[in-house]
Amino acid sequence: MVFRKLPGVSASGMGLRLSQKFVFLLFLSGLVTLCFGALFFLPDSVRLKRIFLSKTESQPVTVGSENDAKTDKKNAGGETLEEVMPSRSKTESASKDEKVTSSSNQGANTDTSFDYNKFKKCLLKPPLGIEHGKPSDPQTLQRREKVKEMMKFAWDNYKSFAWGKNELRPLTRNGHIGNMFGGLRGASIVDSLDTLYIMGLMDEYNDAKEWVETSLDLNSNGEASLFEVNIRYVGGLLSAYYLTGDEMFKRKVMVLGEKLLPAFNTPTGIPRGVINLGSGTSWSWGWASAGSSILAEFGTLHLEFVHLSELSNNGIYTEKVMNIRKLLNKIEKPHGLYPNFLSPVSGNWVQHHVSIGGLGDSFYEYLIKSYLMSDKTDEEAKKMYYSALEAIEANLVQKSPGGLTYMAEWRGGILDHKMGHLACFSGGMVVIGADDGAPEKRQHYLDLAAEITHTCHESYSRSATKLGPEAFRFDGGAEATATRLSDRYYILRPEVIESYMYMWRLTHDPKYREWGWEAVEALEQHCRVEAGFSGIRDVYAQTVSHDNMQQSFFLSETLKYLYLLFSDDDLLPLEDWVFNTEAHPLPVVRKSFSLQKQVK
Ligand code: DMJ
Repeated sequence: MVFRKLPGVSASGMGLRLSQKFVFLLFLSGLVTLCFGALFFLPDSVRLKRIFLSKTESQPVTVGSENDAKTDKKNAGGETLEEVMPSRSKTESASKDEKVTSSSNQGANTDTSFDYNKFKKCLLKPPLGIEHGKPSDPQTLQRREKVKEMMKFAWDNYKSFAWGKNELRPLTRNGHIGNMFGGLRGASIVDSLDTLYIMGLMDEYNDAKEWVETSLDLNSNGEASLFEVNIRYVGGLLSAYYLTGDEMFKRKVMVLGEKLLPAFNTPTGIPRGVINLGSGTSWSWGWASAGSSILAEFGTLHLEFVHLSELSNNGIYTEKVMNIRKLLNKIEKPHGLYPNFLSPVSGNWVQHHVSIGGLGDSFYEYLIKSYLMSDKTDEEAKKMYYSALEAIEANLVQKSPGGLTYMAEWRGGILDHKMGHLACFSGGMVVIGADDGAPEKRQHYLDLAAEITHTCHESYSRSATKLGPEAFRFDGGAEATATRLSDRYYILRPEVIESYMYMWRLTHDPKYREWGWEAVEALEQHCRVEAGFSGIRDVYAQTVSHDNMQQSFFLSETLKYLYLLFSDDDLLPLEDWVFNTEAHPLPVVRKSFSLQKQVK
């Protein structure tokens, strides 16, 4: 190489310049290499990474756990996962992320890019199993048929006497509207859609669907319970959409979801319990102390709201529930426990009452289910759940003199030795979380779940009707028995049967099916009346008195859990589906499919 001498520059000076340039260039190229290298360590959601790296590098194809991805290469549709992964262009991904991050500045529902077919192919198994979960053994099949007949009976009577109203009054043969749903109608229809569908009651399902399409009026202007509308209507419509792919359900649920958002306009973002669906004004329940919000209400929105974000590709719903989560995670907790009342203004606890039954229950349920529904990525929910369970075990779980394990209530440090029927869901909750806790605790959780479920079964078998009371006590002599007149009623609640279903799925101990069948017989004998099913006023009375109400959760939960109990496990497999607190199945959000940022 020939170097021409530059005027005024000595040979040695030129050599120096050249070597400086060389060092500078070397430094520059090192810097560029470092920058590209660093891209590999950035989270997937960082846009630069997607601009510079190919799609497959930035979004590895994994469905379920690592093992699933390795061993379960074929999915529900028989195609390889690589074939069915949704393909998104780089620019598409980038613009969607912009929507997620700027979600608060726009209308709630702006994007309809959710691809149902691709979602369905990301399920590990067909939702309805190979043969709709038909059990091979004839006795179980017969029992399942009986439950289906009960559903048809409940539905037919609702249809004949209360069509379009919220619930059936089976004795007076008319409809009940109530004041929980803000003027929305047809609660029993929306709550029944998925039950009818999984049972294969297709004429009934089609009637229900047609009613939702033509008559479910979302422009109501009444006072609604945010919690009840969310678990029954939002949950019911979401499940109907995910199971059937009918876009009408998605359209409806997005409109409804948006109407719930103003309830979060409080100083802390903790929603108030009641909302006017027309004006968006919200307030607290009059009976809740000092204008507080209820743990089981604002803590039972997470599953549905994450799915509203999934379907709309708008992160605002997830933001709202993550804000609740953040506050609950940060706030000081007495003995690690979560009291039932919190001020939406100050963000402080209002009273120190703790319960796994009413007012607290489904908050705990939604922690473990949020973790499971996030494809086990939501580590924060996992941590909060297991710490809460530890605190519950340390402070609330008791053993009676007669050897029954129960969950007492806690009032500022004083135990009330009472367990509500509602708290009986906890057998199911503990068993679905048994596998993901510390490995050395797995057996302990299985035992705890079995003991609680056993206690709840005792509360049924110790009554004359073989149905369980609303609350039972352990401090008045007879254990697992209601001592107060006002606790003796049974309103067709599902929680005990819900625990039987989960215990059956996870242990296959036949006693849970036997206990479920005892409940079917008791329901038939004491709750079935000429025009539907009714709750009863006293489970200890030989001659029952009916309360004249066929609750919508009887169709949504009680009968669905019984049907699943007598079905094979491949009907709504737990690897793919998480049930909301009203028993509406919602799919696990696969890391590889979601357009939303993964929960960290
Ligand atoms: C249902 O609406 C839900 O399960 C809720 O979480 C609690 N109570 C009823 C059924 O008992």
